[in-house]
Amino acid sequence: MNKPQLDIDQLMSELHELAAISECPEPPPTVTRVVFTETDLKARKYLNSLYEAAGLSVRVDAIGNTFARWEGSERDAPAVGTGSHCDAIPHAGMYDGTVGVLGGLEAIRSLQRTGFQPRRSLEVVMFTSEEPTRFGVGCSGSRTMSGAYSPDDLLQLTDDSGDNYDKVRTAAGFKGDLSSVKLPEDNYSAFVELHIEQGPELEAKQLDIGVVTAIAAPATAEFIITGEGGHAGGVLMPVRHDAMCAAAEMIQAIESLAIENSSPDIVATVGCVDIHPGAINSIPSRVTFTLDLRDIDGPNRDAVLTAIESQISKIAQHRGVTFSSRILNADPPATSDERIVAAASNAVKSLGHSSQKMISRAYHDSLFMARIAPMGMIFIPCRGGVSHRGDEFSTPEQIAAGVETLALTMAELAQ
Ligand code: HGY
Ligand code: MN
Ligand code: MN
Ligand code: MN
Repeated sequence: MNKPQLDIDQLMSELHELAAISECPEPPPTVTRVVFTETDLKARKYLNSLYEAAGLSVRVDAIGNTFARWEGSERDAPAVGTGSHCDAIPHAGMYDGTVGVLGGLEAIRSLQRTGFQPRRSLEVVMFTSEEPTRFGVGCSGSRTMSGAYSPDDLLQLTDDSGDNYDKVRTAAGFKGDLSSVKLPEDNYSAFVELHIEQGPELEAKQLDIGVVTAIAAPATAEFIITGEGGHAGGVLMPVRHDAMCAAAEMIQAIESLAIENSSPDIVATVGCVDIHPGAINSIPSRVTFTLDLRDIDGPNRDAVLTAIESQISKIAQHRGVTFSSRILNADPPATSDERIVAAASNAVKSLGHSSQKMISRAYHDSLFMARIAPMGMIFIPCRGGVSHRGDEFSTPEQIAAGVETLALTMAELAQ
């Protein structure tokens, strides 16, 4: 197999061009690109123009998952898939997801340039809505593709304006029966995603590549704490039932339960807090906060979630407030396929890159693709492990190493 012929300058200019399609006030490389917004649609249009320029056939499904395909000699054989996402949380970086979509496209182009002719077709997927920003749950596209979500599950999702998924996707121009999104089990013979690590390990160990062996299990929940509220001057401290102080104690308890837990991989984050009525001189009567809880060990994550709920109940009782909770998702971890781990390790070796096997602490669409295809992931370092921030950064050399590793991995799997 010849060395893939990368055009890293072309790829970097495409990444920067995509980064400029953003709705946040800050200039690139800070990016905000929320699913089904005008900005998202502009980005999709740009990407589709690149797929077409590469001679790939493009299919868009009923919720915007986009498939760009390089036909193999055996057109009907299950394809080798790659891909990631291009939606970005508010004030994010320009590499999260996009390295896997544009890098996947460049991996295909780098093989085309060598004259390689795959037996199996190669397909780069752009998943709709990997980020939870708009609908509160991540990976709605790959969840539905893999059957983790039924069309009804999708219809339960609403955005901040109360519009449900179907209304929003239709307004964005995506049509078709939601049940057509589910892919058959043998749609792909392998699915490999290239992504920045979103953690500090590879950089700290000065390694070029991470070969992912498993993806941590993510869970998200929402808690609503209801107190009595009242006048900030008129209600004395001993008789208060302050929803904000109760929530603050609960959030502290969440942090302590995660820190004290025996698993080094358990992570807990309260990323969103909403205070009602949110007036400087009014005691909060209702506080809504979210919990993002992950561990590579699914049962341990569930045990910590139970401990959190019981601690919240104790604090509510002691403070004379009430609470309700809603689990938004509690997904199992996913394990990478041995054959893909071996193919990626072969690629790394033949390219002379340094690497390690590792777990993914971030979730990815691959977490769900693992339900309908043998899955693998390839990581590249990102500066300081930083992600979901405007200063997220990987060098062209790091990106090139990831793309050529992906190209050789796919070439081996496509034989
Ligand atoms: O949150 C995550 O792990 C992913 O980057 N959306
Ligand atoms: Mn992300
Ligand atoms: Mn991502
Ligand atoms: Mn992800």
